Amino acid sequence: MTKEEILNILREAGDYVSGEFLAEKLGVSRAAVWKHIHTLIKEGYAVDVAQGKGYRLMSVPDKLYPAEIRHGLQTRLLGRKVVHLNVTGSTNTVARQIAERGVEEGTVVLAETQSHGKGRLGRKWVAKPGGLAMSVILKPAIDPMHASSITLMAAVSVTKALRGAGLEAAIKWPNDVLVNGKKICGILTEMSAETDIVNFIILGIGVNVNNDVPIETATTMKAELRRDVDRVKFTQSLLEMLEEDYLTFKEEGFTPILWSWRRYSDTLGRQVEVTYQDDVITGLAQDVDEDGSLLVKTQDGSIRKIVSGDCKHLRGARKL
Ligand code: BT5
Repeated sequence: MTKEEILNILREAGDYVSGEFLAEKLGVSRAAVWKHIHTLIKEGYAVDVAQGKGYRLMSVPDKLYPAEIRHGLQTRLLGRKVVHLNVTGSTNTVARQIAERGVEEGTVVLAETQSHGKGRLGRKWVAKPGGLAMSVILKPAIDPMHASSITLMAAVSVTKALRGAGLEAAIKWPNDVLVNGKKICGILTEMSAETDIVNFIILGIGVNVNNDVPIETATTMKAELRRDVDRVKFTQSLLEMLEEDYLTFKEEGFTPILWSWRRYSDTLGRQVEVTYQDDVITGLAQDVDEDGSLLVKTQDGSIRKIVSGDCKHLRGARKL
């Protein structure tokens, strides 16, 4: 932690701090201080080293480093422990490995890029540099049957964080967040469970921030706001929203989350086409029920309950 402490002292000083002062304050040698400074420089921090004056932090790199995420983060549970990787296959896979070894709830895994980002049903999530690829380890005391509540909850938190950043985000059932009808975020919830208990849940969230996107139907925060977004600040605000919603979920259950979901939904009131395995259901998206299933009113007036699937908002449909 000494490296992080040095960084935070330099950050707060905003001026030169002598090696001697740092060494004394942290109870390490001046050589050790220099070693940490050297590592910081290697990580992309610009530190001015001046004879007789010491070290001054000039700029921080555009990376989702644990020290950056934790600095000023207003949470008690999520993000107290952060694992950062420059490149990995999938943050969900890394988070699962960590969780299997037994780790505290709220641990966060972040990657700058993913080579094998996962979507649902074996699909791919493309995560280029400049985006946000994050997995959060949660251990809710819920029935495995209710794990999809966590996906819906996360969609609410992402929507709130995006709205906080000035975007008119809305949720597409079950796991997408859209801005101007384009996908800006995808959520993939994976679980380790026994018959009636959840061991842990890996909540994977991909947000297009300043990155390039692979398809026409996708958008990014940068494209919508026409400026670069501070990824550290956005990640912190997302973790804060997630924690608020997760604590509500734990204390009061899914109902209050569901009300927020309905408020932020772009799906309800629309004509939709939902594909589930070989079944295609077309109709009016009427509501989402207590287990996160979509209720679709078909042409013959019957209500179909859809537990999971792919939902298409039909062109020309009018939101009620
Ligand atoms: C999802 O699946 O949308 C879930 C995506 C979850 C990604 C996060 S990133 C952190 C964590 N680690 C992982 O490995 N995954 C999670 P699905 O609903 O199946 O949508 C996948 C589809 O979204 C693809 O088939 C593409 O059409 C589209 N897509 C892929 N990359 C995209 C991107 N960057 N932006 C928008 N759409 C994308």
